[in-house]
Amino acid sequence: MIFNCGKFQLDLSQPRVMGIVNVTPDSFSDGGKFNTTEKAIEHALQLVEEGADILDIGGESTRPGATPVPLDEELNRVIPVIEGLRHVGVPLSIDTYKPQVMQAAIAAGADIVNDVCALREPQALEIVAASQAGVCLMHMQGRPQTMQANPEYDDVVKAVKDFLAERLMAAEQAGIDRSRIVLDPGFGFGKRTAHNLSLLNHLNDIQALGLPLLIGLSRKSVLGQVVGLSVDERLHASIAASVISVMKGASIVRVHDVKPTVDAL
Ligand code: 7PM
Repeated sequence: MIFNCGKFQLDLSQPRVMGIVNVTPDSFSDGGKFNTTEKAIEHALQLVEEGADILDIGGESTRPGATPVPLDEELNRVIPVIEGLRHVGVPLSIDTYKPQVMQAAIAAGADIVNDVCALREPQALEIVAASQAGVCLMHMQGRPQTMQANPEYDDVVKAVKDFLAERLMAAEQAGIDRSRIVLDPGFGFGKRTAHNLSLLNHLNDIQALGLPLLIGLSRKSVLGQVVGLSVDERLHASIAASVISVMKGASIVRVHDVKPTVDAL
């Protein structure tokens, strides 16, 4: 299958690795923008050297439980990084649910919109439809601030599949061709450990929707539950999770640790 995304046509007959680029000021910085931009670009270049096929650039507005980042601040973080990376040779993904950030990021050179809200914000469908960008439609139950409080499902696999089918239909009706869309069950987004494991075991049910799957399990708490380790000790579980995901049909894995993932795949 081919994933049409912006300037690229990504061949998904082999698994692809999406490297995570967080654009967040570190606690030592004075809040100066230059340092944050430079560090993110440097990290991104390192990930490309390690074999990343896609870079996912985020200003941290979508992290579960994270304090929301104001629009202006998110733009100030991600746009200079996209501008600095637009000629690196791999597709750039913008991790945001905010339509204004999508629009500015696409104008700055982003090829993919990675939206944990699956284009449900007003104008999001229209902005992506008016571009050539690819899009990742992800499932999330609830909203980032509260979604892990008490996630409940009758049948988590059916709920995720039905939601993604509905968002796929909305995207196509807005004029986004299927060849521009990938789907993501949204591990950890309003899901308990049992829900996450059930989704991983039944990934083929989601795959039956007929579109490529993107999976993000890197360092997530479900892996911590399985191996009983803290977030900085989850490298090996994360690599295993990427390999399992691909063996179960995933086309793209979204990871922090690119080199070991590429080697393992
Ligand atoms: C804390 C918990 C911090 C979780 C950050 C996270 C996904 C995503 C994220 C995913 C897609 C992380 C997550 N996860 N986008 N953004 N799929 N498409 O591990 O699973 O970075 S945020």
